[in-house]
Amino acid sequence: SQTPVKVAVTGAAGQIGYSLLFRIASGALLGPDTPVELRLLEITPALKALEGVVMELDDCAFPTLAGVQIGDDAEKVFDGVNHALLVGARPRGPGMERGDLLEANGGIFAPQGKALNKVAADDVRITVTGNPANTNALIAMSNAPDIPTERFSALTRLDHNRAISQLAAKLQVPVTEIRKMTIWGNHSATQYPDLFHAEVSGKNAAETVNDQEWLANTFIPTVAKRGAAIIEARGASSAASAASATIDHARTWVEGTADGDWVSMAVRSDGSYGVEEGLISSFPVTVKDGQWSIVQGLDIDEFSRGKIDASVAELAEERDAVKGLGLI
Ligand code: NAX
Repeated sequence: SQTPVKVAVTGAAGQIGYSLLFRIASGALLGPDTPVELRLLEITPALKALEGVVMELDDCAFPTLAGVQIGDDAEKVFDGVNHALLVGARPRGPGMERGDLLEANGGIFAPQGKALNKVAADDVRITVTGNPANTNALIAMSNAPDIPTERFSALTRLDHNRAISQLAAKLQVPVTEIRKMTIWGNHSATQYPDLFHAEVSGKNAAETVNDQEWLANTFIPTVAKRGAAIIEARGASSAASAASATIDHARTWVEGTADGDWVSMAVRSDGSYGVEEGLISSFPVTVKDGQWSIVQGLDIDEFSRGKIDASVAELAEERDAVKGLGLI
């Protein structure tokens, strides 16, 4: 029988974890023929709740679930892992400044980066969902000098999926008609969902929409502020959709992108499109044989340039802040 693929999930007792673990265990990440072993990391006070989640995983009797280990010690939980889905993060509390938030998350992602560096499998792929996702990924990457930088990524696939869904609804077409969506920059309100390179049924999306007013003043803010709209409606932040996007992201990284399409991933910039090298910024990427590459040669007009630059400037500020705190 096959050796199970080891998938670590941090923040496993949280909201996203409650959806994510069951999807992974059921084969949604690696397919129906690949056994998976879950490695679940939590903080000590959440371990009891996590034990309850593990009881429910047992009760599903998933044929693909080969084992579950839980713990509060990153070096033990990450030992030999092939995928690390870093979901657990410190949310912004009342009265917390952005610097406090970055510092609190540095206290999580610096040690987790070090632990991955020490004990993860040679082929480990790391996806950061916990916010501020791009900068948390930068912190983890900077603390894992022996892991190739291209194995670190942050999640903008939820934004990507939201953008596809909004565009499909506007044009009343199925989501399957939409290709080449791009989210640029930070997973934050400054992100730039780009319709100028997207396609609807093979035609340019911005031209098909033909409504710059809607594009600039409805589409972009709806996608960028969708997280807040979900909190407003549901009384809790998006969880099932975030889990689903985390699966999409990690699965694409393994399986590759479809011909004639790409996805959005926040990855280490090599300077493409004028994005400062070293920042973890969202780009259009294709994936082949488990390796992503940034789509090259897209024309960036003045409108898009301004939006990309604004989001990248925010990433540079976050980078400077965590550098100032000695976290990278
Ligand atoms: P929850 O607060 O429900 O769960 C987070 C869990 O992480 C908690 O159980 C907590 O005990 C655990 N945790 C905290 N510190 C930890 C550590 N050092 N090691 C291991 N576990 C730790 O949050 P949830 O709704 O699940 O969201 C998780 C993260 O995803 C948040 O940072 C959230 O902002 C972020 N999101 C990111 C999205 C994205 O698209 N990138 C969208 C959804 C979500 O907002």
